[in-house]
Amino acid sequence: MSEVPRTHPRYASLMTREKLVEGVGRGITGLNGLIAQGRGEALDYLIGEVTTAPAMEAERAAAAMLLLAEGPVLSVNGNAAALVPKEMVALANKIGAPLEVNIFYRTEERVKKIADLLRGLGAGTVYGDEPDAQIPGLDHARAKAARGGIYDADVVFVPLEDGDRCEALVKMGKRVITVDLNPLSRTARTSTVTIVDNVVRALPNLISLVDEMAGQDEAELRRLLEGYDNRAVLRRSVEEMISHLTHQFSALDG
Ligand code: PTJ
Repeated sequence: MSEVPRTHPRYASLMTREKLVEGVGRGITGLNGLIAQGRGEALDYLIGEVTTAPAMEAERAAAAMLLLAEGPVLSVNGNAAALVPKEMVALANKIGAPLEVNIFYRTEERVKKIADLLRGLGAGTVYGDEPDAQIPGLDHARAKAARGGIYDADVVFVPLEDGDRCEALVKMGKRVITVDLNPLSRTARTSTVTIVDNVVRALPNLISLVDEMAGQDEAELRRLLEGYDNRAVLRRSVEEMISHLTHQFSALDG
């Protein structure tokens, strides 16, 4: 990694970039992952680079959904593998869920590297390198999935997912939780729970929430989910962006 001085005002953001560049160097992250991160950074700037109230509400709903799920699976792509590999493994282990490497720009070599990385970090079951099923409605490479993993899951946690695949998973009857800084993307609008937050903040938040909520009874978790409205949360996320921009805009006069 290149030297980033800790005193730099954008230290956290620069370190995130470094992790992705390193991910590309290690053959874990695709080159397109850098472009996706750039788009993410711009959108993160619009929400003030903080977890907003609607994002926190979505994270709470996601934690409840994961705790109530019968067969949850956590999907890992090249960006998640570079930015939050330990957190993905920790969350999977906490809820007793398998992980599945599920990448958009698929090469078998990259799938294997990500699976090995997760196993090396203490993951239990990792699917993805020996797919034996197809998600209906997608072309061959993008349809690959594993029985026992995403193919059979009732709840799939899939940060930074592509819109087509998200739709295909929902069509299979799965509940989909995603993390996407774009509240207007097709993935954001299609998912059951959309967390409009940076994945580097969302994962630690989810781990704390799962710890905190694991003691709650099922009826309480179900009530929380019944009261959750993803469309309303997306609208509030857009409002957060407008309000932050308006505030920044007024500051130009000061
Ligand atoms: O490793 P692969 O081959 O599976 O590829 C992964 C990427 C992310 C490159 C691939 O899935 C892709 O192209 O994704 P998209 O369609 O660009 O969508 C990524 C979405 O995630 C966009 O809406 C971005 O704004 C958002 N995003 C990018 N970085 C972050 C993010 N959301 C949360 N946290 C981020 N750090």
